Amino acid sequence: MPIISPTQLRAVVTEIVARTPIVDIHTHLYAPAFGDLLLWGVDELLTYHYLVAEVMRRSPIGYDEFWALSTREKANHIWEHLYRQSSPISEAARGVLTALQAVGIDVSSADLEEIRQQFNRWTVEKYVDLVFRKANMEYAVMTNDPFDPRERAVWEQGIPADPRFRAALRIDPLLTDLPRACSMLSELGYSVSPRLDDVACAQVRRFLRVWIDRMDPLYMAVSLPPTFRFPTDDPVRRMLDSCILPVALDREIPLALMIGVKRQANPHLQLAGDSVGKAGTQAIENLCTAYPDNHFLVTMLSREDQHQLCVTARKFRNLMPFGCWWFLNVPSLVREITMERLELLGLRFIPQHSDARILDQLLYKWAHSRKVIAEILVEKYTDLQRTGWPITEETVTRDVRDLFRDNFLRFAARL
Ligand code: RAT
Ligand code: ZN
Repeated sequence: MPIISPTQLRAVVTEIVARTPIVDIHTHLYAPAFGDLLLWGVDELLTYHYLVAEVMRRSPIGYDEFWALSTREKANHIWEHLYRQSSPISEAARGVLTALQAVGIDVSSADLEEIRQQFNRWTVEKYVDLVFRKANMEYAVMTNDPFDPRERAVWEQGIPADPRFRAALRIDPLLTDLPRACSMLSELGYSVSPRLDDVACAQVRRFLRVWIDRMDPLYMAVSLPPTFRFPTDDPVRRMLDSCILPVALDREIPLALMIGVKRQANPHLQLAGDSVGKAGTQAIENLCTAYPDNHFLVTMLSREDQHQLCVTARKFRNLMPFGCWWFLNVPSLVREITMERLELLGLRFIPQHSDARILDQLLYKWAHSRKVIAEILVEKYTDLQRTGWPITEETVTRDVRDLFRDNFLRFAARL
């Protein structure tokens, strides 16, 4: 393979970053077989909870009045206040325009009705194909919650495998709301007392195994508050020690910990009402030490935790940092965090996930991240070239593939 010259470097790296397919390890998307659970189209894009939070800062509408509107009316309201009365510069607002442009929709008239009409030409199936092709995605990992009755019904009736969507078993109530988890488990035929005695732990393990067999998840996942600690004297420790981690080890699936979310800081905002808090990495360090054979995928929500997470990952090979999550998924912070990770961990981390809730968001979240990642790689390869180190198309292709796909698959024992 010929060595890339300094003058060609930017073009070659940008092209390789664009052409490498993505395995998106955390989304809230669903395969079309899940029916209405798969959200797509301009009204869903505009009513994304990130934009709901933003419109509430600009328009005088009351919370109740806003929530009483239909999706279409909410979209009209957001369009009026965030697009017509102001320039849509925030990451979430700009993202809608990137997504529309990617599927060939002309936004120059700024006319929402006209944009809506342009969606009439697609069926959901056609649109999924188009989005996956344009975003250059290999597959998206869903967030699959066996405690959600709508979703559970789909799994129980059986769905055809769809290679574009893979499962992740989401288990938040087991760790964040044990009394509720126990009552839901009892309704599902697993009698579990909140004391988590040996019988109860066996039932939780059985529940997890049943759902792992049903979903074939790439990992189990939980999102946790900044106050998460391990070990503790409460049943959370037993849930991890005696239920979740033994099953994860036995089935060779990682546990993803998403740490730092303060749920419902403003409940009036509903899904948009969650906030962030600093957590520190002591609990992760303790888990990685106590369970060296378990694999932990970790993302943290606060900017202040990012450096410590990198240092902790240097100490534990069973820890894989992933993604610039939620409020961190803005170009300035993706740049800072990805640079920090490259400098402290080399190429062994997972730089990004989309967290897309609406199919079309794959288009902007990945286009924006790809741009930042390509720029950073150009800077780093330029520094290497200056030492005389040879950079070839083959080495760049391998490195980008590691970042976008193989680091995850290797860590999840799927490669
Ligand atoms: O990013 C989001 O959309 C959040 O609302 C959450 O879903 C978060 O990513 C989570 O998975 O808990
Ligand atoms: Zn999420």
